[in-house]
Amino acid sequence: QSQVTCDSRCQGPNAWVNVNPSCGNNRQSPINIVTRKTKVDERLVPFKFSGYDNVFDTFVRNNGHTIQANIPILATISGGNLGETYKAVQLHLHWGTNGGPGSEHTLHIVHMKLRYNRIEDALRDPAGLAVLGFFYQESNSINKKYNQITNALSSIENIDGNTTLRRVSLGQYILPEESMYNYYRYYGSLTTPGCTEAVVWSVFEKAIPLHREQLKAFSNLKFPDGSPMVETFRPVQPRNGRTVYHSSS
Ligand code: 1SD
Ligand code: ZN
Repeated sequence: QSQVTCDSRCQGPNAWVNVNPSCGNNRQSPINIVTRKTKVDERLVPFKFSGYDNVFDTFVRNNGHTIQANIPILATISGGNLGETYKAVQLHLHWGTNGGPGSEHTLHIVHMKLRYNRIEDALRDPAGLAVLGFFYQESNSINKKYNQITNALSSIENIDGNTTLRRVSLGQYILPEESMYNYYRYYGSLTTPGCTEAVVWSVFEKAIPLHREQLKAFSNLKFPDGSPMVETFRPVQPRNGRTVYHSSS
């Protein structure tokens, strides 16, 4: 029997399709947003945030591919041409290597339609989930609102490590409301297997500032095999003729 040799094409994100055929479908995420090719959509009015300033305690956990915190309170988004109200379920991050320039460092806040109780129900609806995506950019000053989470990383370096975030709010992790009027909209998928095509993506133009040391702290986390947890994002996927829209304000 001939030996199967494996290269980068049969490991990692490119191999997901072998296990999860959906990962090869035609509205996958993320995509490269070419801003000059986006179209204005007047219906992309500002989001309304509710409960985003409510304070809660939650665990932040190293789940082996990112750090994730579940949202234990009711915080919702509406407006933004979403059609209905969605509630925040969890937040997690994706990052490159050592916070270096050119690497995609993003915050994702995953919401599901308020009327669903289970994520499985949302995943059967092509618009069941709404993910808000924010980029980070390196800044010269420390972003104090992120101190608690970036300082917590050293205690959750290993798989399943978790610690409590105390008295935090969703609002502290995003931008001032008027800085969120400009955003991009397209229809896509989860960026991890099963790659379910159930996500309305909203990606904000303005980036959240984080100090280089805060960005670098993420690279001290470890994958389950003990290697540095870096490059935790999926490569961009084919756009397949999808239009990306942007808000007009
Ligand atoms: O990558 C995350 C994945 O970790 C999980 O949180 C999932 C939601 O159940 O969402 C994807 S993503 O599409 O929001 N990146
Ligand atoms: Zn994500």
